[in-house]
Amino acid sequence: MSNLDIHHTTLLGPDGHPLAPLPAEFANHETIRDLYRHMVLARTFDAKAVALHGSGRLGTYASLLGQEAVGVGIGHVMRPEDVLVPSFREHAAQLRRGVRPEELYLYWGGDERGSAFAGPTQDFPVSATVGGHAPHAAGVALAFKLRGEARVAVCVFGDGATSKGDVYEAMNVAGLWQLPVVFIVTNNQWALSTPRREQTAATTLAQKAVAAGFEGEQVDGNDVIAVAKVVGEALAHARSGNGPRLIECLTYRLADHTTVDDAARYRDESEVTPWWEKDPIARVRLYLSATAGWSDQQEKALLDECGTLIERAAEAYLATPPQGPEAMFDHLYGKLPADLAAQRDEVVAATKNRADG
Ligand SMILES: Cc1ncc(C[n+]2csc(CCOP(=O)(O)OP(=O)(O)O)c2C)c(N)n1
Ligand SMILES: [Mg+2]
Repeated sequence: MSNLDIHHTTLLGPDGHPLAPLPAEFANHETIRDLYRHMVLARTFDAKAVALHGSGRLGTYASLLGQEAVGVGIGHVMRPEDVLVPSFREHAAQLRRGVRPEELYLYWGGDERGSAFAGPTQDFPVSATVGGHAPHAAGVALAFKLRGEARVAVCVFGDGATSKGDVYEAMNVAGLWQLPVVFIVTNNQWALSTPRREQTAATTLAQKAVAAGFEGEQVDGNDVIAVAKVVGEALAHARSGNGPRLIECLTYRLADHTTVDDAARYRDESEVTPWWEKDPIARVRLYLSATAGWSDQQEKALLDECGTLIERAAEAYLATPPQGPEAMFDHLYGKLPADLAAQRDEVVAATKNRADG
């Protein structure tokens, strides 16, 4: 096989039928129910975030609708000691890793404490800079390698980010130094209003790894089992000292780019509809119904459980007293440089003056 023959994996078809025997670790219903639950939780979190924005109680928010399988698959196979270096649409992976939904609402509400989540403490905060976090992930992986730690950095970014120099630079050193990092491209077919076909002339995004000297492969990003399997293999490969991999997850952004975007202005609804037929959640529900007798009562109980959990998280977020505006200075440096310290003092004084009178 030449390097440019990119391998593609789908295990569970859109109709919920396995296309191949499921790997042993996914052949039990408990694991599949767990994956399903986390995808439903992520979608419930997402719908609430959009609603909170709509009622003016959350900042601009990037929806993950349709992309739940990517984040849940990644989170399922990462070990606690690995480090997630996420972009701004990876809430499902963050939730699956243990970041609390109220913490994520704080982040999207513009509160710095949302990036200082209680755990996993070494995971990175969201990178709003497209692709800017890829060199950080390579740096984390270099630290693991130098310390002889069997840990892996997992860097997730979009199709658009693969056109950025930062991403090429990170992949280059990762390949050269055989770093324990897995790059995951969430190819949701759009980079804001730029379609994939206008983004790059490369036949696949996975093949971008080849120039950096390591393997890239594609996976059905709407198939949580396939994502978990392929990412799990890449993690094992990197953890045992065999270097990086790139995985292109083929999926689709069913929502607007963010809550302040209107995708109808640049893409036709006829493109979106067929992707609903590939819904990552529906196919697992069909599979569970056919093979594990998943009932309407179980479905309703799960939706109720997730709904309650997310309502409580939203209440906790809304009940959190806001930070003072000086908080914007407090998470940038270990020791604030003198000029910024002076600006911080000014902000504190101005806020106090306004409060006094
Ligand atoms: C360096 C940089 N350039 C531009 C932007 C504005 N911007 C935000 S998201 C986005 C598109 C990103 O597309 P993609 O990487 O495919 O991720 P997706 O939004 O589809 O998840 C752009 C251009 C930014 N945040 N950072
Ligand atoms: Mg994209």
